[in-house]
Amino acid sequence: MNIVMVNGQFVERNEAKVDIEDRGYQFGDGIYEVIRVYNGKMFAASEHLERLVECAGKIKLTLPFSNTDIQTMLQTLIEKNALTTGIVYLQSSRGVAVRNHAFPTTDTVASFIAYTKELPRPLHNITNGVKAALVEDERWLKCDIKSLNLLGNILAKQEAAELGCFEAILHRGETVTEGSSSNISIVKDGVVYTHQADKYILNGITRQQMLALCGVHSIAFEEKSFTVEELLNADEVFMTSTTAEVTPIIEIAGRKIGTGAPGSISIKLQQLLASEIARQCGRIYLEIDR
Ligand code: DCS
Repeated sequence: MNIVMVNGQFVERNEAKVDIEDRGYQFGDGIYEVIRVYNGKMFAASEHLERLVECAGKIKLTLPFSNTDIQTMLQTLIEKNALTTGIVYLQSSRGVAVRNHAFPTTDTVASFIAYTKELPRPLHNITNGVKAALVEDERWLKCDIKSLNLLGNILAKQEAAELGCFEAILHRGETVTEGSSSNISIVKDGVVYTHQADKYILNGITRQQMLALCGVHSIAFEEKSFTVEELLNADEVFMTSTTAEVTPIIEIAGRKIGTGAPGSISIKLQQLLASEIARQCGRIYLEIDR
């Protein structure tokens, strides 16, 4: 069964239609979220939906539904598709209107769609780590908005993919910002460093969960940017995202990081995050199979 949600209606995917003048389609004028589903339950749903509301405010978009209604619709969608492990994707655009850069009239209602996708936890990557490329961050200066405009991210990810790498680590000059679809952290002398939440990065929900876990479990951390040189000389590097959880980065631009294997703090954080997921969504594998 493949049921999607379009403007509050549940329809078969092949019956879902988007107008050619939807502003999401024409301009990328909208925002989105990706929420993880474990055991048929959403992880950190309220945090994701709060960020959606914040981003809507930043682009002056009026969401057509309340967060309570969105959460109920998403859970219904998960159940209709019998999803156990995967994601729910949702996006809202500024609606359908005659193409014109300026906002449409206030009676234009924002479009809102959601669908689910099966996606196993990336246990192989979590266990073994991945390679990353270094790519100049040439995106705009509102990276805190989870915008549908992902061209900068796409071009960076493609550059990494062509180099056989899983992720592109972005840097503005000397300063590392984030990944093309993840946040980047380093560990040096037992301290976790990750870029402060400002206009240069998306304040990832997984990043926030990870930092909260550091706080509770006495792992030292600082929300402070670091340089490309500090990145390459770190003891450990890892990426965080909804889909990747805590994935170690063991090689960057052809250079080994630390011992070239996932580090102990990265592993500790994977286990702590898995416990938090289990607390909210029920049992998942706590121990990563090594
Ligand atoms: N930075 C960027 C640019 C991202 O696209 C993402 C997530 C993150 C950081 C991490 O944020 P979360 O921890 O909230 O996921 N990108 C989503 C995406 O496009 N697919 O999966 C996650």
